[in-house]
Amino acid sequence: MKAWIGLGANLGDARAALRAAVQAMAGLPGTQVQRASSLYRSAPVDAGGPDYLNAVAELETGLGPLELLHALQAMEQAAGRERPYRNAPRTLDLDLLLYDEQHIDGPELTVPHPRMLERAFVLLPLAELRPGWAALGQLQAVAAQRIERLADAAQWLGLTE
Ligand code: A4P
Ligand code: MG
Repeated sequence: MKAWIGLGANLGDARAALRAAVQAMAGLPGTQVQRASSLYRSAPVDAGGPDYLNAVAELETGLGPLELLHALQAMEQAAGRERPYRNAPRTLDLDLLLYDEQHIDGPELTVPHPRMLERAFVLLPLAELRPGWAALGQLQAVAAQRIERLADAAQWLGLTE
C-alpha cells in the first residue's frame, strides 16, 4: 500500500529531525520511502513558537494503517527522548495523511488527516508528490498562509550538495 506522511518540527535541529525520521521510516519492516517532497519553512498554524520545517514523504508499505500510526508515534517518542531537557517541547510531529485510497474513521485514526485541507504546509509538499489530489480552489484557500520552499528533496536529505 502507498501512504503519505506529513513531517513537521519547530524546535532544535528541525532539519536533522526530519531527515532522521525519513531514515527511520525507511527502516520500518516491509517499508520503502519512495519519494520525499521539498523542505518548506512555514509560519505556525493554530500554534505558537518558531517557524516550522515541513515536508511530506511517500511510502510503500506492508504495514496496516494502525501499525503504521503506532510506528510513527514510536518515532515521535524516540525523538522526544533524545531531547536534552526534561519536558522539552516535542521536536517531531508525524501525521498519517493518506493511506492508499482508504477512508478511515476510528477512535485512534482518521484518514485522510482531518485538518490537512486547511494547511498549506501539508498541501504544497503533497502537491509535489500527488499533483491533483488537492483541487486548485483548495490550494487557493490556504494561499494566505506564509510558506517558503527551502530545498529540494535531494538537498535536504543530504543526497547532493
Ligand atoms: N490521530 C487521528 N488521526 C491521525 C492521523 N491521520 N495521523 C490521533 C496522526 N494522528 C492521528 O495526535 C493526537 C492524536 O491524533 C493521536 O493520538 C492519534 O491517535 P498527536 O500527533 O499526538 O498530537 P498533536 O500533533 O499535538 O495534535 P494534532 O491535533 O494532531 O496537531 P496537528 O494537527 O498534528 O498539528 N504549523 C505549521 N506551520 N507546521 C506544522 O507542522 N503542526 C501542528 C500540529 C500545528 N501547526 C503547525 C504544524
Ligand atoms: Mg500530529
